[in-house]
Amino acid sequence: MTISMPQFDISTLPVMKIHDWFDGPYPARVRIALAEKGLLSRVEFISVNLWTGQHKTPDFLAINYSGTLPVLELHDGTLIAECTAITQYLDALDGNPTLTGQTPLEKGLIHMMTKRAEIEFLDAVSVYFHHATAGLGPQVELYQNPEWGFRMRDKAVRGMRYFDSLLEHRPFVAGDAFSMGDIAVLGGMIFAALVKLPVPDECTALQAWHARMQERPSLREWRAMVERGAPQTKENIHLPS
Ligand code: GTS
Repeated sequence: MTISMPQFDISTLPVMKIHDWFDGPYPARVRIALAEKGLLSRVEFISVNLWTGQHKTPDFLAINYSGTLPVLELHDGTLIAECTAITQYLDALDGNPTLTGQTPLEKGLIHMMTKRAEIEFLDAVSVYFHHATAGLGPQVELYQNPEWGFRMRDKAVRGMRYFDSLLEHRPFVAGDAFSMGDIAVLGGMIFAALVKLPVPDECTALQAWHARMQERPSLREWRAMVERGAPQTKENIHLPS
């Protein structure tokens, strides 16, 4: 039996706002999800400058208690933070969740792999960046613990080896189809590249998967957005020397 879904008319969707930073790895996850879902035209991006600590100001903390990007703002003012939550919302809009799974089994596996990608890889790279490198600079990084940062760097490399072992036996992170799990591992790869943390040479399955992912239109659209940059705020960026 096939269930016919009502045609989703994207033009009726009120414009959403995404508070983010154009080349951030976590923001990339939502931008890739938007591209996968064909929703980029319904979004206005609002730049929050991480390098000046704009995400830690009272104004932004009122938008997201956690002081992190990205945040989705709906037309009625509802705010949704956390990449997984935002992706879940976007994926469900058209009644055809391709990124977060349709069956209970798909949903469970995708949720597990996404969480694992965060804990074992992406979040670990992030801790390494904030604790064992200059991070966002002395004005933003008020507490640093390099030993913890280096431990997390090593954890991230172990995470890469783990995902490599999975991808030896399956085409995508959570199974047979591209999902939010792949996007989370891509976030880890994007952050690892920014902090120059190389993928071990022997992780050939992870590297092959990564190369295949670059061919997806969503990844091309994300790269184009990064190249365009954040012109409205670019003059404010104070990159660490
Ligand atoms: N669990 C959050 C999520 O999934 O959305 C983490 C978000 C996160 O850490 N975002 C980064 C951030 O705000 C953005 S980026 O580094 O990827 O650009 N970092 C700033 C900080 O000070 O931690």
